[in-house]
Amino acid sequence: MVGGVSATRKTPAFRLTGWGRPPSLADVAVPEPAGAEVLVRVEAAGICHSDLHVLDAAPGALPYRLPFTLGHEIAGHVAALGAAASGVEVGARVAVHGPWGCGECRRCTAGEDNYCDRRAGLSWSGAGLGRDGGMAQHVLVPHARYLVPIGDLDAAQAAPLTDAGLTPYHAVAALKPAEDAPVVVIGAGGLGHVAIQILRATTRATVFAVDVREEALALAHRSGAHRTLLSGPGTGSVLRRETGGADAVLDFVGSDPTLALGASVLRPGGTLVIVGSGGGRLTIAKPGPLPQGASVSSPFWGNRRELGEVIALARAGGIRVETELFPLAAAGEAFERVRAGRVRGRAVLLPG
Ligand code: FEH
Ligand code: ZN
Ligand code: ZN
Repeated sequence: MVGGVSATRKTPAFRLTGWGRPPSLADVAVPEPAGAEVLVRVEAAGICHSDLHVLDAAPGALPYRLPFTLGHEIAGHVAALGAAASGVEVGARVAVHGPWGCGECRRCTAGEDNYCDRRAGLSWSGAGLGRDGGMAQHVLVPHARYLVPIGDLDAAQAAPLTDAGLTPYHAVAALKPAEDAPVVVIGAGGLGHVAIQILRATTRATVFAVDVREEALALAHRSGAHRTLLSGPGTGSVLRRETGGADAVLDFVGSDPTLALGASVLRPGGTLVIVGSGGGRLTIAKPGPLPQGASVSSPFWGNRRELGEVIALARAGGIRVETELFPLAAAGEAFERVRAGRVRGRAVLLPG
């Protein structure tokens, strides 16, 4: 079998075909794996707010070549192997590590494609991000090293965990807060509510959650936040009083006001972690809005080892993503609901 596409079989995919043009369903030929490639039969694909950033990008803003199938949160089972594929069997249930890099640099060969050294020269960011992704019945994965076994974990959980779980897990893993250390989570939506669960499952921190939506704070409470605060003019002073200064702030919004709030409640030597892609700005200066000794980080996605740890944590019942399920055929409606903020937790497409 020579890699390429099958001559006959066509199955549905949700594809971006033009910048500024809404994505649409199309029947595409089922790809045939070649070399080290692995064909995965998709069981679930999550919708991420970054997908909206891709749809809204101006021509030339992203290096991606059109058209491609969307979807970078993918889980399913192995359907076929290229002649040189190894380390995985047909039928194995898997989650896909989505940030595909160059595949050759020291970061990529270590499973850290999220920090590929050659990222600036690539015309893709990963599955569904310039390369055909998982909002389809099939996805072609470049190498078995991008596949993480999920055992009997529900694919509609495993798929969103590859980003909505992995991204906060990677952010939290760098913190190592002491017992009872106050950690503030700003934004308790798709990623924030999972971050709260990860903090409770992997640290002894005291978790404060801030959001502008009552329903998000209810989700934060259900996820294990010790304290929830509806964001308003006095939030900073309340947080400073109740925390005595936060050891860390995880900002899952990343807007001007949330970055300013985060900087204002940090203790000296604390860490501000910018996860949300809100494009907000914060002046880094001495003197400036940050306390003495503060650190700022902007982590991106997570590595393959961490994805294995996230899946293991979910299989042990330590984390669970709030989801709303849609058939692939309703992908357009699902995207509209995500954009309107009318999905509780993560929207997940089921290709069926
Ligand atoms: C993916 C691609 C580009 C920017 C941000 C993202 C995130 O959704 C990954 O977690
Ligand atoms: Zn994403
Ligand atoms: Zn690389």
